Amino acid sequence: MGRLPARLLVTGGAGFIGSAFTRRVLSRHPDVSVTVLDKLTYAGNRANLADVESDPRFTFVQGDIADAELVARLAPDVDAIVNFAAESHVDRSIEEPDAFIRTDVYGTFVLLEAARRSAHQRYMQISTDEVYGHVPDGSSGEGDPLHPRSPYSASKAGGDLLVGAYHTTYDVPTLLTRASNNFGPYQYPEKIIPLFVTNALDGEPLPLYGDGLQIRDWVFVDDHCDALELVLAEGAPGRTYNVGGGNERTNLELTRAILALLDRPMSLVRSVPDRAGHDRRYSVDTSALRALGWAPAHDFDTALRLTVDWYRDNEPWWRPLKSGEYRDYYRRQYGDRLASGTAIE
Ligand code: NAD
Ligand code: TDX
Repeated sequence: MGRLPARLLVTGGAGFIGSAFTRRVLSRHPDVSVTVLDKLTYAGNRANLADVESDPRFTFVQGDIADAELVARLAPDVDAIVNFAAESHVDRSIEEPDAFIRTDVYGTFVLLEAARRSAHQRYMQISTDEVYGHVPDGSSGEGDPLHPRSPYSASKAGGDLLVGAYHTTYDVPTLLTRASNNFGPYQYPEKIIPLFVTNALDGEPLPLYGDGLQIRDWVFVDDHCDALELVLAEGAPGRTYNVGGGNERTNLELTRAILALLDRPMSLVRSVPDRAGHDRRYSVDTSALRALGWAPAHDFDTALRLTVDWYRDNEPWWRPLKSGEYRDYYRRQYGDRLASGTAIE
């Protein structure tokens, strides 16, 4: 693999994927330093970075990517920005879109401006397959039109379009990746896998939206980070790379697999009123990434088992996250739904 830029600004590095990327880069590249800029929203967690806190090549700055003054102070001391910072949960975007526009659109603009002014070697934006919208059949190619349908995916698409514009207009050496659903350790327990695993461990109901036949393509977080490392080192400026594990599963199949691994009954599952505007299926064509030499190293069943085991063994990590603000969120999101939910067999 080619060399990474020596000094990285990793935004959103205290979240699920950004922390996995930071841990990985510092352990594999002795000549690379990482400054994490993270606002520490409800989803940001310093505990995710415990493994690297004492590394002299690691610096943590608490702050907002939409704070242009702060970003302008940090940018001249790095060679590249890798932007993971985002509001990332679709259900929260339906409830309260404001922060999504501020961070995912305006925050991306602030970072791109800094990359332009500092003449960075690379600007890499971490995006999502959700920008393509519902895909009834086949798979989305990078050149396909964007049809985002939730405030989350629309704000991510806004960021993507700015990335393209900064490459075309100012020749900023941008890279854009669009990944499918990630899973693995350290994922905030609002997303379906950690939510269902931790609820099942507690004997709480699992709120499955609608008929549960929606399809997501699952990629293990380490395989995603592997792809990001490769794209950062060898991707062609201006290009977009889809990232997907090739593991399409209905939510119902996924739920059955989780319960089987935990030896818990299907009677825990409740079919609850569906997410508004719920996309039925995403699927990405990953041939551009595979042409760079990437292939997922983890098969789905093994990685799901590893993930379920991690949550079972790391209750001190997730238990505190499911208190406080989370309880209010859970009540707002699921209280009425669970009251009208029905059993699934
Ligand atoms: P996450 O919610 O776990 O973490 C997001 C991080 O960004 C948190 O640490 C949070 O504190 C930080 N943050 C939020 N707003 C900020 C701001 N204004 N300034 C600085 N920091 C801020 O998200 P994740 O699942 O790790 O996703 C990371 C990125 O990958 C996001 O851009 C997301 O859109 C994208 N993505 C996620 C998935 C997935 O399945 N999780 C799939 C494809 C793409
Ligand atoms: O309680 C639930 N019940 C349920 O049936 C939750 C939280 C989800 N679901 C369904 C909705 C989706 O079809 O499970 C599927 C996955 O839902 P999420 O975990 O919320 O992820 P999703 O909406 O697919 O988006 C995720 O993948 C793409 C990430 O949150 C995004 O950041 C990423 O871009």
